[in-house]
Amino acid sequence: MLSLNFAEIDILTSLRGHRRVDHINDDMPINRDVHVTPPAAASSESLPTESVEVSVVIPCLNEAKSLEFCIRKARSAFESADIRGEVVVADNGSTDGSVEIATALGARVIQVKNKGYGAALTGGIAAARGEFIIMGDGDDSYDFSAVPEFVRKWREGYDVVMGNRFRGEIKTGAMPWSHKYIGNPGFTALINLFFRTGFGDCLCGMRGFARAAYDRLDLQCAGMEWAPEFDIEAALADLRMTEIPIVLWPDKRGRPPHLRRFIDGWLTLRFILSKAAETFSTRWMAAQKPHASRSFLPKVNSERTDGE
Ligand SMILES: Nc1nc2c(ncn2[C@@H]2O[C@H](COP(=O)(O)OP(=O)(O)OP(=O)(O)O)[C@@H](O)[C@H]2O)c(=O)[nH]1
Ligand SMILES: [Mg+2]
Repeated sequence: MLSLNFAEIDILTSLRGHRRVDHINDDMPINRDVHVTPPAAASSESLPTESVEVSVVIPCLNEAKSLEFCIRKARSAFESADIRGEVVVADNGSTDGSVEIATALGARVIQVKNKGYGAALTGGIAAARGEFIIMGDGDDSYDFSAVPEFVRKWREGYDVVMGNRFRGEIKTGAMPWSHKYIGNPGFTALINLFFRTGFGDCLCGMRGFARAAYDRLDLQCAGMEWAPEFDIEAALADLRMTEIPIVLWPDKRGRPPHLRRFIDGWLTLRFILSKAAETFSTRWMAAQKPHASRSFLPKVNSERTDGE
C-alpha cells in the first residue's frame, strides 16, 4: 500500500531566483496547508493558497526535453481563459535538470520519494491547492492548451472530466499500434465490462477531477495501475463523470517511455481482474447473507426435549 505522508519543505537556491522543492516522504504526517515562499518570478504560483482554483499536476521522471512546453502551455491556458491556476510538478527523482527547468518557470516542484507513476501523481495531487486538478504527462504528448475545456466541464458540475484520445485524434507516431488497437481498447472494454465507467479511453493520462471527489476515492496504486484504479473507484463512488475529445501528440523525449509495455500491461490486467473479483465477491456475499444466516443457523426446536 502506498503510504503518502507529507511534507518537508526545502527552499533551495536555483540557477535563477528561488528554487522551491517540497519533499514528500514516508516518515512525516500529511500537512497540505503548509505555506511555502513563492518563486521570485511573478507567476500564478504566487497566488495565495485559498485563491487557487485549478492545479495542473505533472508527474515527472527525467522529462527535461519536454517539460518546458508542458508548463508554458498550461500557464498560457490559465492566462487566456482567466483561470487562477498553478502548475505542480511531481518529480520522481529526475537527474536530467527537469527540476531546475520547472523551478525556473515558476512551477511548484514536489519531490516524491516513492517510485512510480501512481506514487508521483498521488504526491503531486496531495500538494496541489486547486479545487479542480488536471493531470497530464510531462512528455508533451498531452496538450495543456486544452485546460479550459476541462475546466468548463467541471464548472458545468462534473466531478471527473476524462480525456478521450480516440474521440479526439492520435497523431501519427504518438501511440504504438499495439496500444492503439489492442492495449487501450482492450483494457477500456474490460474495465467497462465490470464497472461501466462510461469512458471510451480508460487509460488516458490526461484527466481532470474535483479535489473533493478525488479525496473520496482513497487510491492506493503506486504504479501504472493508478489509472484503472481511478476509473474503477470513481465508477463505484458514482461520481458525475464525462469525457472530452483530446489530441495525443508524439512525445518530445527522444527516448523510450517509462511505461514497460508487457510488465505494466500484465500488472494492469491483474489489477482489473482482482478488483473485479473482489468487488463481485463482496456483492455476492452481501446478497447471500440473509439466506446464509437462515440456512446455517442451527434449527431451533421450539419443543424442549431435555425434560426440564
Ligand atoms: N512510468 C513512470 N512514469 C513516471 C514515473 N515517475 C514519473 N513519471 C511520469 O509519468 C508520466 C507517464 O509516463 P510515460 O512514460 O509517459 O508513460 P505513458 O504515457 O503511459 O507511456 P507513453 O504513452 O508511451 O508515453 C511521465 O510524465 C513520466 O515522466 C515512474 O516511476 N514511472
Ligand atoms: Mg506519456
